Amino acid sequence: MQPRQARATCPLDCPDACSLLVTLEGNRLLEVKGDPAHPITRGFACVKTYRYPERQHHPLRPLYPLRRVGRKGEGRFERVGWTEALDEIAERLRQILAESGPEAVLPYHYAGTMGLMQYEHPLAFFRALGASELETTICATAGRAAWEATYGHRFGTDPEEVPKARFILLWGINSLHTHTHLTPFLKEARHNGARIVHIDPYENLTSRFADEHIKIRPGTDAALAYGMARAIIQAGLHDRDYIARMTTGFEAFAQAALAWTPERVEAVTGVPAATVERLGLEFAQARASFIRTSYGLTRHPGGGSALRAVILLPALTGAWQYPGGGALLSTSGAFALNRKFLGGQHLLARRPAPPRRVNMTQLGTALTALKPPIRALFVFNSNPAVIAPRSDLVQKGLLREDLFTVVLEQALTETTRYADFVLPATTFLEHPDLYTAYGHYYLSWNEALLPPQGEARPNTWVFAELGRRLGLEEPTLYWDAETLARSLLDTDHPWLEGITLERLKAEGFVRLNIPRGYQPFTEQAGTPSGKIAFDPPPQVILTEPTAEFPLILLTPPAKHFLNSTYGHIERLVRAEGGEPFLLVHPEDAQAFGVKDGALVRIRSPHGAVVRRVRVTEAPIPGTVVLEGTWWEAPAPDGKGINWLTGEHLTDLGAGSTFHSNPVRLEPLD
Ligand SMILES: Nc1nc2c(c(=O)[nH]1)N[C@H]1C(S)=C(S)[C@@H](COP(=O)(O)OP(=O)(O)OC[C@H]3O[C@@H](n4cnc5c(=O)[nH]c(N)nc54)[C@H](O)[C@@H]3O)O[C@H]1N2
Ligand SMILES: Nc1nc2c(c(=O)[nH]1)N[C@H]1C(S)=C(S)[C@@H](COP(=O)(O)OP(=O)(O)OC[C@H]3O[C@@H](n4cnc5c(=O)[nH]c(N)nc54)[C@H](O)[C@@H]3O)O[C@H]1N2
Ligand code: SF4
Ligand SMILES: [Mo]
Repeated sequence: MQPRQARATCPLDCPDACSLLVTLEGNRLLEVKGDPAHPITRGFACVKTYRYPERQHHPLRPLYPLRRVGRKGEGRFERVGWTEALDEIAERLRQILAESGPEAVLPYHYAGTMGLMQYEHPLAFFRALGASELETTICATAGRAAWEATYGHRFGTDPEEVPKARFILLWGINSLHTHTHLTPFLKEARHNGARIVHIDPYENLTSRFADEHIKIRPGTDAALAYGMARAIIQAGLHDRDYIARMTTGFEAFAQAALAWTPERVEAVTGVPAATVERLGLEFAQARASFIRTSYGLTRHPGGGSALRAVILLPALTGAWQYPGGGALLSTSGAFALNRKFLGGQHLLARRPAPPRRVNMTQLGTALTALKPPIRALFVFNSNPAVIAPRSDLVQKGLLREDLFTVVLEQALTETTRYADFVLPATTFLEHPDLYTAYGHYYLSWNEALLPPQGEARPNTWVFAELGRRLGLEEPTLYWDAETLARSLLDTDHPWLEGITLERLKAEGFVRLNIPRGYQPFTEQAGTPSGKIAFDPPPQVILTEPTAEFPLILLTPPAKHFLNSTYGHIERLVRAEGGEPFLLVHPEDAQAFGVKDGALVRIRSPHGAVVRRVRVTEAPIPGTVVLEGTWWEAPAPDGKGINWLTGEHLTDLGAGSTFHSNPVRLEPLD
C-alpha cells in the first residue's frame, strides 16, 4: 500500500494547536511533521509530537474493553466485548442511581484532547443524568478569573504582532518548553531591536534564550509588579490619558504601589532594588512593551492577585496602544462559538437546583471524605492518579472497594490500574473534531484519518451507548461531531462570520476574522464597566515556607512530556534524563547535607518521595525544582511528584497551587 499524506491539528493541551502533516500507510501512522502553511506552526512540530507514531501504536495502548479480575489497584484485567462491558456498566449505574441518586456519579476529565467533541461534549451524558459537576480548576481557573476581573474578554495581543514589540517580558512562562511556536516571533522581535527578559524562579531553557533572566522568589510577583508600577508612576511615565479613558480605580492602585519601595520589593522578591526600578522604567519607555505570561505564577495561594498586578502594567503605561504591545495569557475567549449545547450546557439551566460541585483539585478529599460519597467515577482525558495533588488521598480513594471506576484511555496509565473497566479510546487521527486554540487565533477541523485501532471508540460513542441503555432522551447526547460543529458555528459574532464547517473542511484551519493589527483594549474592555479594572488593587499574598519545611518546591512542565502524556514513550523518557531529578541550589544542598548525584528524600506535610539530586545554581536559593509530571515507574521510589503537593487553592478561581509547596530534604546516602 502506498503511504499517503494528510493534515491534522495536534489535539494536546498546548497553546500552539499545531497543524500537522501526517504520513499514513494502511492503518498505521508513520510520521508527523509541522505544516509549513500554518502561520503559527511554520513547518515544525515539537520533540514530543514527532514521537506520536510510537504513542499511537504503543504496546501500552489498550485496544479492547478490559474488566478487572484482580483486587483494586492491582491492574489485572480480562478482555471483554463492548456489549458485555456496556451492559454491565449500565447495570451498575442503574443500581447506584436507584440507591444514591445521580449526584453519587462524578465525571473526572480534563484536556487530554482539546477537540470540543471529545473534550467537552461527553458532559452531555452526565448533565442529562444530573451527576455531580466537576469544577475544572486543575490548570487555568486562577488565570482566567484574574484576567476576566481585569479585562473582561479573555484574549490579548495577537502573537503574530509580537515581532513589533520593543520590550518583551516572559513572565512566569517557560515558553521554550511549553509554547515553542512563540519562539520564531520572539526571534523576529529581537531582530527588530526588542530586548527579552525572563522572570522565573529558576534558570531554564527560556532564561538562556532571553537577554536577561530575573530570578524571583516564587509567589512574590505582585510585589515586583507593584515595585515596577511605583517606579513608573514616580517618573511620571504612566499614560494619564489612557488611564482616564480606559480604566477605573487607578488612584487606589497608585496608592497601593507607593508602599512598594525598591528596597521593600527586594526584601520580598529577591530581585535587586536597582533592577526593579530599571525594569519598570524600561517597560514604560519602550512603549510597545509586551508581557507573555502564563499559569506558572498563578499556581500559588495569591496567584490570581499576582497575575492581576502583572497584567495591569500595560494598562498603566498604555502599552496596548502600540503595535505589538499589551499582554497575553490566553486567546481562548476570542473563539466566540455558540456553546449553548456543548456538553449539554443547556441542561444545567433547566435543573430545579444547582448540582453538587466537586473541585477537581480536591479529588483526593472528594473520594475519601465527601458525604454522601461518590460511588461511580468516570475518568476520561485525564490521569488523576498522577496529575492531581495529594496522590496519597487520590490513590486511597481509587482503592475503595465500594467505588465503581470506569476509565476511558489511550494508554494504560497509573489511573487505569484502579479501574473496574478500562475502555479503549480513539486518538485524534481516528475521530473527527473541532479545535480552538489558546495561543493563537486559528480554528480548525480534523477528519478521521485512520480506522480505530483494535476496538477503540470515541468518548462520545461510549456515553451515547450508555445513554441509550439508561433510556436518556436528551437529543444532544446523540449528536455526531459534525452536528456539534455546526451548532458551535451557529453564531452572529463577527469574528466567526463566514466560517462554516464546509470552509473548515476545505481549508483545515481558518483564522478568526480578527483584523490584522487589531489592538484590543484601546476602545473598550469586556468588564461590566467597559473599562480595565485597577480596582480592587491586587493584594500581595505571598508563598511562604515554614520552619519545618523551609524550601518551596516547583513542579513545572518538562520539555519532553505534555503533562503525563508521553510519559511512557521510552525515547522521550530517555531524552528527559531517564528519571526525574531534583534541582537544588548549592547553598541549600550544603544546608541540608545533600550531594550531587545522591538520592534524597523530599518531605512535605503530605508525604515523601525519593529523587536523585542535581546541585546547580539554576534555582533561586530556597527553591527546589522538579520538572515534569512523570509517570510513576521511572522514579527511584516509583512515586509521582504529586505525593508531595497539597489541595490548597488560589485566591481567585479556586485553582491549583502546584508551585507553592513547602518541603524539606533528608539525605539518604
Ligand atoms: N513541553 C510541555 N509543554 C506544555 C506542557 C507540558 O507539560 N510540557 N503543559 C501544557 C499545559 S497543560 C500548560 S497549563 C502550559 C503551562 O505552561 P507554563 O505556564 O509555561 O508552565 P507553568 O507550570 O505554568 O510554569 C511556567 C514557569 O513559571 C515558573 N514559576 C513558578 N512559580 C512562579 C512564580 O511564582 N513566579 C514566576 N514569575 N514564575 C513562576 C516556573 O518555574 C516555570 O518555569 O504548558 C503546556 N505546554
Ligand atoms: N505537580 C504538578 N502537577 C500538575 C501540573 C504541574 O505543573 N505540576 N500541571 C497541571 C496541569 S496544568 C494540568 S492541565 C493537568 C493535566 O493533567 P491531565 O489532564 O491528566 O493530562 P495528562 O496527564 O496529559 O493526561 C491526559 C490523558 O488523556 C488521555 N486522552 C487523550 N485524548 C483522549 C481521548 O480522546 N479520550 C480519552 N478517553 N482519553 C484521552 C491521554 O491518553 C492521557 O493519559 O496536570 C496538572 N498536574
Ligand atoms: S504538543 Fe504543542 S508544540 Fe507539540 S505539536 Fe502539539 S501543539 Fe504543537
Ligand atoms: Mo494545564
